[in-house]
Amino acid sequence: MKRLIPTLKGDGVSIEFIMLIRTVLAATKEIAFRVSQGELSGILGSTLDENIQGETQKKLDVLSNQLIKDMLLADDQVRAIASEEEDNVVVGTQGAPYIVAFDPLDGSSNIDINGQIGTIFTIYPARDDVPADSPLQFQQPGKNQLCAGYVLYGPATMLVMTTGGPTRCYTLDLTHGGFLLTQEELSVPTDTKEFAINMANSRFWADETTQYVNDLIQGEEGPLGKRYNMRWNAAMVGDIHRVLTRGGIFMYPNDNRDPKKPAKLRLLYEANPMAMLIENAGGKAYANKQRILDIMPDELHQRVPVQMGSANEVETCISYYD
Ligand code: AFP
Repeated sequence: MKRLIPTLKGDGVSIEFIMLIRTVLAATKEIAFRVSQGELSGILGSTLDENIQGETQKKLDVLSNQLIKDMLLADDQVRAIASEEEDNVVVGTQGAPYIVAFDPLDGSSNIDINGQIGTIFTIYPARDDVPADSPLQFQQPGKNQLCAGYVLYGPATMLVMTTGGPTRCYTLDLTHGGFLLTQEELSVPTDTKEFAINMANSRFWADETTQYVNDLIQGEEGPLGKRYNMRWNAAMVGDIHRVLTRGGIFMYPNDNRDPKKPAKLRLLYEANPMAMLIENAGGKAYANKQRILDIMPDELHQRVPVQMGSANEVETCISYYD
């Protein structure tokens, strides 16, 4: 089985960029080890703090953020980082070529139930026209991403990543501690019968979303002519991994629970990296009518509605929106 570095070299990725990817992955391997120890590693449970999003931080959120942050800031390829758990941009090495954004621990509500969780990351070129500590460093559309990926801490620890070419899947081999290529090229089936959405929010949805989901659950007799099944992991990494593996549509639409926060998912370190992985596997990724990778961000922790996955299902879904 092919290892990560020869695979990346074969894809024409430069040595310096491979070294940066290795830095990110070194931190995720450390997280994977702690996760596999569960209660024994003392990482379960909450802290007394909230992050910039107003969410209570879990111990593993804080630990994962610190591990990734420390390793990236010690890497002289990194000019700045942005994280779900950091209010502002954190400066690395002045003049370095890359900036990195990450969600250190996606799916925090699954930590204490031994469910699927993961780390999502993305790498962009640094901007020379703005200071290293400026949020403008990250005000680039997702199509500028040089690399996008996630590490899923599930029964097996898996890395799904693209450096601009195919979306590839690797599995962490615990015997030698490296990621081995286990699927050369993920391909999202164009049509499916599976959707993922948090139905508990249905009373807060816009009419378009309600109409589409009503049509999904009508079965063979309904306008979509198919009997759909539903899955929801409460961790985007888990849901997107399923979609990348066997197809489906994943949605976190706008809702009116909190007028100040119509959308839940963050553009920079959730929607954009997942959109690149999905598109490079032949799927589609939209925020209602707009292709996610074309969105020019206004702010660091910007939120967007998300509809992504199997191309035909996403096309049908977004046809419901104005
Ligand atoms: P946390 O990492 O804060 O638990 O949030 C996970 C997430 O951002 C995304 O991974 C899930 O798809 C979504 O939130 C789940 O949201 P609900 O809890 O509203 O279903």
